[in-house]
Amino acid sequence: MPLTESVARPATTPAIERIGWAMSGLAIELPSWGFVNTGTRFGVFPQPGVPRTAFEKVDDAATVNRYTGITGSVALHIPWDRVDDWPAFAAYAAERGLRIGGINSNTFQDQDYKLGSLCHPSAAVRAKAVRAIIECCEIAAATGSKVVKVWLGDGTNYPGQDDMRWRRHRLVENLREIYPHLPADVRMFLEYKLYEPALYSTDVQDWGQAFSVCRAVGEQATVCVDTGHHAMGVNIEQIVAILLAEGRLGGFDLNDKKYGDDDLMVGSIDPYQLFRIAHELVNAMRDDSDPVAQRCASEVVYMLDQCHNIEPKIPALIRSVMNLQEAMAKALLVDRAALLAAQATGDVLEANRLLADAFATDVRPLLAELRTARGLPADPYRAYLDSGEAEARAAARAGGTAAGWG
Ligand code: PSV
Ligand code: MN
Repeated sequence: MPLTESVARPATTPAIERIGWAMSGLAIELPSWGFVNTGTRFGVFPQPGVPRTAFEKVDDAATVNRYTGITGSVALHIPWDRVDDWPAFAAYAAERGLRIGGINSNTFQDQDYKLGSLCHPSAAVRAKAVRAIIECCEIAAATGSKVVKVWLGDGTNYPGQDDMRWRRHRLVENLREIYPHLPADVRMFLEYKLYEPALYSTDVQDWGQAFSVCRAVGEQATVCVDTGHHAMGVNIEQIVAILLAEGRLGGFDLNDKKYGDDDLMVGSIDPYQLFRIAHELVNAMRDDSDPVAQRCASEVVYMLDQCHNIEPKIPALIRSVMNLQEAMAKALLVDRAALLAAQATGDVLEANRLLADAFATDVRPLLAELRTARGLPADPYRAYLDSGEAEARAAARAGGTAAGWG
């Protein structure tokens, strides 16, 4: 069944059928770096059983997929996940039921990048960063990945440190140089973040900058919305709506935040915000009168971008998958026909009630039923905890050096 049909069921259809897409259409991508030891600048608390190699990160992603059934791709971070033989690595993942997802470039850790990468004042450093991202395009070609994701740590720490206008010119010019190296079926995602590591100005600081740069670079360049990369109180769902209207929403780096770029589990702090974002996506998928947004919404990549500093990593990712599924299922329950009618007649309270009621619906029993019908555990989180796999993995991975951000 085409995606648009499967999300466009009328409100009279049984709820279990209306939310079916959250189980059979939704695909969530796992981050290889979500399985490794991370921390804050104040310290790292290593955990037992953490992967030591890129292959073991794939093993862990495959484990999450066995329990959830909807996480069939794993995103890589280069150079953290660099291996010698990319086709063999992709084959290793495929044997475990996984595709290689987005190839995330990393031009923020080398000493050379202290003053930036694509926006650096030195042409030599900019050229090095361009080469690093072109390598990601090559890795995408070699692994069958469909996305090269660019997030830059570029920016300045003090007023006057560099010329902000020229930094923007350098950014556009260098991305244009990289762009022709994208394979024909691979998209470039440009991810923004308001601050950090730069503390005064950030070169790709918000969706407007990312969007206008993408337009200057080419059709295959789209914006990545990391839900943790906004100032307090920003209306993220409206950003999503605008990018959908323009056909330039590439994907998400999903996580939740209370204060900064906290990288907490999806929906763990503000599940209503997650629902409101889900509503914009489902609403666009259902909107036959806006083909640009409809197509864009159907191609969105839902990646998790989390760090698990104190909590066990595999169950945390499973919880995020379940939280996103619940938000999507609730969005699928919104009675769109009634909502359009309320909006058209200016019935403010009824329009809001329709959303609020969908959000208040407990979809967990329905999702459990759908999972069982697909031969998956009704509660993947509990099933994983009860499986004994975590203990077995910790015993099997004793020794060696656990992976981190390096
Ligand atoms: C930057 O904070 C970011 O969100 C980018 O997506 C990086 O690739 C990722 O975090 C690293 O965890
Ligand atoms: Mn991110």
